[in-house]
Amino acid sequence: MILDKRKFQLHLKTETLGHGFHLYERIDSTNRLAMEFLREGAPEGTTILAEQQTGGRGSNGRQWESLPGGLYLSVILRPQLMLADIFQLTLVAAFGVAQSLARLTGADVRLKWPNDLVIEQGGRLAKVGGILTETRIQGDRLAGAVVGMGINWDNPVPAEAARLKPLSRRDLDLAPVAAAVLLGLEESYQLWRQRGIERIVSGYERYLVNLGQAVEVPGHDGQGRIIGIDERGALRVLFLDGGETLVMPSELRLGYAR
Ligand code: BT5
Repeated sequence: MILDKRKFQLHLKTETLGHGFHLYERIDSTNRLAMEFLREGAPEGTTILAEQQTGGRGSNGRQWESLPGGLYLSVILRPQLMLADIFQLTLVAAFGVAQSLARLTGADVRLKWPNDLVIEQGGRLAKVGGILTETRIQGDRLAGAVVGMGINWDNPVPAEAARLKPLSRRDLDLAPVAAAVLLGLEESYQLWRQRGIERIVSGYERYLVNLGQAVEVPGHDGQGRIIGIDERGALRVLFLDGGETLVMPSELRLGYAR
């Protein structure tokens, strides 16, 4: 196995996340399996790891290329959360994972709105990871969620994407990387529960590459500038006339040019 179970356990510094974990050499999607475990009642923190995915999921039906050498993991969370605020979990994960990977590797890992981990390379942004949150809803409440994280470490990646291992100041294999990602998620999740979404928003904005970027928003005249995100993960865009608008992830896709 590329991911050493014992080594992973030795590196794991979390209180809850990753303590119950299932490691697979090859499965279709860690998110799909985690959703199944969620339905069956698996507790918060249950983690599914795979060395390779044959049907890795991106958002909106897109695919996540998941060849060996990368990190593919999904974590079950059971937060108290209103349905309208579900996107907060993606912000929590994005901030936590960007921060922990930057700390671990020394690489300048940043966030591209809404759910991409990127680095700047050759004057453009290259995607090094992505986050996909899926939820289970019962009636009008959230029964649980799965946060899936894919990190390009040492795997072959699509054109214009990048891997983190060559950028890391430390020579690491997947075990400490997996442990660090879980710790980053847990720290951010605890911060969110104790201090609320405001702290996550400001943390997320510290890593956001899109701040100050000029954008055109469908239905609005002229260019606006990105000034941050709101508590539901919408992009805040300010126009020259002083008007501000909120843009949901489904309404706009930002490019990779700098
Ligand atoms: C994402 O979607 O970025 C979320 C990716 C989440 C993957 C993890 S892996 C563990 C867990 N189990 C799963 O089944 N999924 C999660 P999105 O923003 O929609 O980006 C998808 C797009 O990124 C694709 O359409 C490609 O253009 C590009 N892409 C695909 N594979 C990539 C890779 N390995 N590296 C960089 N870009 C990739």
